[in-house]
Amino acid sequence: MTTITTLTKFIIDQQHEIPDASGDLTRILNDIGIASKFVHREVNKAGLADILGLEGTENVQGEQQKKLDVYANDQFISALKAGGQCAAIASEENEEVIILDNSISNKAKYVVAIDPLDGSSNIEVNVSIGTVFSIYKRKSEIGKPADESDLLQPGTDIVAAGYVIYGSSTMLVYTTGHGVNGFTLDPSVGLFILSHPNIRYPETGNIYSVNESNHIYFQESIKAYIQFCHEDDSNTGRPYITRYIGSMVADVHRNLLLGGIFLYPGTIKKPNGKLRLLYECKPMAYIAEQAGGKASDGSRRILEIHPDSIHQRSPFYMGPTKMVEKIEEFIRFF
Ligand code: P6P
Repeated sequence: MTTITTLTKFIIDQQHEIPDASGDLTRILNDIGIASKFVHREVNKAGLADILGLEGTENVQGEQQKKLDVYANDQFISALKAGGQCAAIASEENEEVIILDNSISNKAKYVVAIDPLDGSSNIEVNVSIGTVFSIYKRKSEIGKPADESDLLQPGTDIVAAGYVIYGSSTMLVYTTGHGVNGFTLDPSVGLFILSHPNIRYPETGNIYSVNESNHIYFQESIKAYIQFCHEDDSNTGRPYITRYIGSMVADVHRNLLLGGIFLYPGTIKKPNGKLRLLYECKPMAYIAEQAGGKASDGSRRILEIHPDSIHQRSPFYMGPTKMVEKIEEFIRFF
């Protein structure tokens, strides 16, 4: 019988490899894993909302059913608050940083940046969606309430980052700086099981993922790169295959496993693009680098960009190093 490694066992085993680990990070990662199981359950019956009288109606306790992204946000905030290992949260769903100001959370060493349900507009068409998270050590004084500055750190200070993809199966993929590992949820027993150990980008790839309906608004350099992807050159595997789901976690996950570049460029109308630096780009950039790839804003390493505000946007290119370096070449040249 093959040995089964659960997420909990894996996190604890990894903790033993980290010299000054106290187990707090272990607990916070488990808190995130628990919340994602509740989100998995609700996402998987989303299609039945009307039939089951779920979303937008009252449930048996007379509570108003929430939109799934609000539900997901509530689940992660509640789990992190109850776990007591997190002092503050920056969430895509909340304008301001959530300071967990209580006697237990004020003593916590970590803060979390999260997009609780990215791509939630795809739910009604049954397209994969995801949660994206990253964990930082707070800089403010332990014992006192955390503050926004604890979330405005460069990505090089990330302690752990990952995503959950709610697709044909639910997978949690994360790194603590010792490689990237993927765990598939077995809903029959409610356990995340190690299914994708040591995920690495292929050396290069032949998939490019971009919303080409923005083509007329792209800078010339991006138009030239897309043309490069279309050219017929069997030596470099071109023309590349275009794959774009419009759900970042799903696009990133596919390209991570198969080899491909994900692009969300800035445009003439929106020079900083759409994706948020803190809770979308930086966690994914940490995953990319830990998987042997690269992530940039076209010229700067994403992890070295110091955010000025929690919801600021950034152009975003992520994939095998050679593919990201190629688009950076086009951007430099034009
Ligand atoms: P567009 C989903 O709304 C999202 O934030 C990401 O998950 C996805 O990559 C992007 O927006 C898609 O945006 O403009 O291509 O529809």
